[in-house]
Amino acid sequence: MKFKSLRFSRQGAVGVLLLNRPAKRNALSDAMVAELDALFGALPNGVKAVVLHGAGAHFCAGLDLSELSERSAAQGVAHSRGWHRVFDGIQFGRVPVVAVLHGAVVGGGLELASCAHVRVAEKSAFYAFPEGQRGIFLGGGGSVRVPRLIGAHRVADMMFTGRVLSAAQGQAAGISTYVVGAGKGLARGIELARKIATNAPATNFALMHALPRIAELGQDAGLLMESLVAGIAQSEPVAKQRMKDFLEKRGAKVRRQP
Ligand code: 1HE
Repeated sequence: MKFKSLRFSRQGAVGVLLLNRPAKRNALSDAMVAELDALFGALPNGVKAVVLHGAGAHFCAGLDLSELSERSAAQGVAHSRGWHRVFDGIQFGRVPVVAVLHGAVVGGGLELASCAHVRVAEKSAFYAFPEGQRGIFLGGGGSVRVPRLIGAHRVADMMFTGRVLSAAQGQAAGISTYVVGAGKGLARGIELARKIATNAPATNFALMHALPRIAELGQDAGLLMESLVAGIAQSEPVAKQRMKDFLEKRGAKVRRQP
């Protein structure tokens, strides 16, 4: 697939997606959001996980402010709903996404990162919602997804005060689940994506589509939904084979990681 602001390549079952507009700090123009939509809507068949990263010194500077024209309220709503549709297509798409974050992960860039299923931050990563200072509000799902990662109180603090979180603070708050050294993010992201790509398809489907919904349910409905998903996953031939492999000493044991 050929894009202007993205570059997509394959490493076997892992697709590597680069936000490739470094001169504008990978700011999300309408055209770039349309390209994300096109890519996630037509991922090549053999791709089982995607790594998303950014070219240049920053992951993403958020909304392309040069396109913030004089929109009416209704046009503003429509623009935001357009981002919602595309970002939902990433979060609830066909394959898990590992985001590799470095430099600025701000505004719409953090909203995009929050659609991923695993986040790896390099030490240079920093997080902010400059919307608070620019007199606007979140529009790319940030008020829904980011509070689920770090709590509404931290999102409010970032927007009220312009607070910028470091990679370490972001990790402690819950944005990333890995922090790695400078230049190490992509390799770690690809390593994680390779592991994810070897999971049983029903497990990855359940983690992407069922888990976040179960987590929003009350206990009673949540437990029932969990049982339904568990029953489906364990009935798949691949699950039966993997359990048999373990019992017959062919499966990997769980080991403490270094
Ligand atoms: C941009 C953008 C952008 C850079 N839209 N053009 N997001 C923000 O408010 C963040 C605004 N950006 C910044 O704070 C900084 O640019 C960065 C911290 C990301 C990077 O700093 P730096 O020193 O590396 O780069 P720079 O010199 O500020 O920018 C380089 C160029 O990128 C420059 O253009 P040039 O033509 O003068 O070279 C910048 O104008 C351009 N650029 N960021 C457009 N965001 C659905 S709602 C979502 C709402 C939001 O996301 S609001 C938050 C927007």
